[in-house]
Amino acid sequence: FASLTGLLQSQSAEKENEMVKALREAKKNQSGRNIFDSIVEKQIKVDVLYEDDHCMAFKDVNPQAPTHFLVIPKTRIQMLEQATDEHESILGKLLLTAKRLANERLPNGYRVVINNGPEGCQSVYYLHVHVIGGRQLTWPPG
Ligand code: TR5
Repeated sequence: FASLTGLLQSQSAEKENEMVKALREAKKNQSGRNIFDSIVEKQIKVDVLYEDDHCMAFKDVNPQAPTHFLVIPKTRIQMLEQATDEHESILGKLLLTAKRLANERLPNGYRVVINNGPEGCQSVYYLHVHVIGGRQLTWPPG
């Protein structure tokens, strides 16, 4: 994981190729348990901002802005692509929780992101909503 994080931040072409390889590798292992399962099960301690029966929000370990936290469902969905009609309610809860926590912390605006698949730069195959803010963000994203 640490090496993937380093790769995600690096700029050179060679590093970019390594990054693409690592992201494809992450996708191959998507159906297995991963770090976010352990976080939901409290086997790994994180900085929790909010929790209820359906979802959990915690600070991102590698923040991309002064405020960067993740909102995840307590029931595993590997990626947005795999969400179905039965997940309609939890998808709504994730966004509303993201909005509520962001409202409390980021009065000047923020960005909500779901990375999906290798080209979307998804590295952890457990659905999560990123909330990023606390500085002026730019567009388009890289
Ligand atoms: O690239 P995607 O969209 O899949 O985002 C995964 C996010 O999970 C990244 O922003 C990582 O920094 C974040 N991440 C990864 C781990 C982790 C975490 N955030 C909080 N705590 C974490 N632990 C304990 N372990 C991680 N591997």
